Amino acid sequence: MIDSRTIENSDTVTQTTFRDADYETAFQRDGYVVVDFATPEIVEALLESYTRLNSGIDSGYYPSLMSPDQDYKAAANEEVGAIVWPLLNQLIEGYEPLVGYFMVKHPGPETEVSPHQDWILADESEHPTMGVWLPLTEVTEQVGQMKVLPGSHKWLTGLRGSPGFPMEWEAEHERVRDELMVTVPIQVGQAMVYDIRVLHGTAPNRSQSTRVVGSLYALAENAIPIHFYKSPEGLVQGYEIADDFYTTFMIGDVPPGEPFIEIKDYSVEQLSFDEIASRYAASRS
Ligand SMILES: O=C(O)CCC(=O)C(=O)O
Repeated sequence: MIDSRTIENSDTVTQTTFRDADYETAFQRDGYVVVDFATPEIVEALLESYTRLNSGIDSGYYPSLMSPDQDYKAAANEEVGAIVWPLLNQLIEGYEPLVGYFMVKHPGPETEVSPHQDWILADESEHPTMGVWLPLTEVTEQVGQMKVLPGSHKWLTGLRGSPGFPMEWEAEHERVRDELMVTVPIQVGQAMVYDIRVLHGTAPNRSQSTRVVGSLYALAENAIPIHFYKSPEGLVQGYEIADDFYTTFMIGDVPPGEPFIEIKDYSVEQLSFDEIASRYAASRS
């Protein structure tokens, strides 16, 4: 695609993510965009893959990355990646795929995915890490729609990793969810393409049917994949990780190798609801 940015200087070009200037503007402002993404045939192909690969998990909410079955994770990564990456690559420039997976939500009142930011997957100081969330089955209010705090990718700080990190919004996450976050309706065939720093989450699946989503993470070209781990004693360690990390790692594991950084007694400032609301308002004005 040729647009005005093609002839701008290279510094500017390296700072953009979306090929389309309108998407880029919305993405910079909100941290996500909803786009028409896949044809019915592509959705069908992903659903066929989901059914055939069969995670063996038939209750609750799970991303396929959390399966203990490494062959399943590797197959899901390969098949989702092969279908979703070429579509994402048409929308964003300067990226490469990291890992593909399914996000499955069986019916049940305990299936909320509460507000969160995704783990840090690479240095985010120059380029955001991108996620795509592509519903393969209907996502209605009953099924549990996506909610987002628009613009929060710009002002939330802190490290994110496994098995759990203190987050500056956590004490107030229910009020933030109920009073500030906005619902993002996404039809089958559309996708939310987002900066993984943006605060997001989904309501429980109160319908009778299983919800299936295809997902993929993409890193800026040549970015080094990293993972932050926090020990039960509060020691945070950052690791450079290998290509098979996401298909072999289980939450709770200490990543293999030598850490490139260690931080003792890691903590973050807890923000009050008013502080979060005022930062949110400032980012929208
Ligand atoms: O699939 C869901 O319901 C939530 C997904 C999500 O929050 C994520 O991809 O980080």
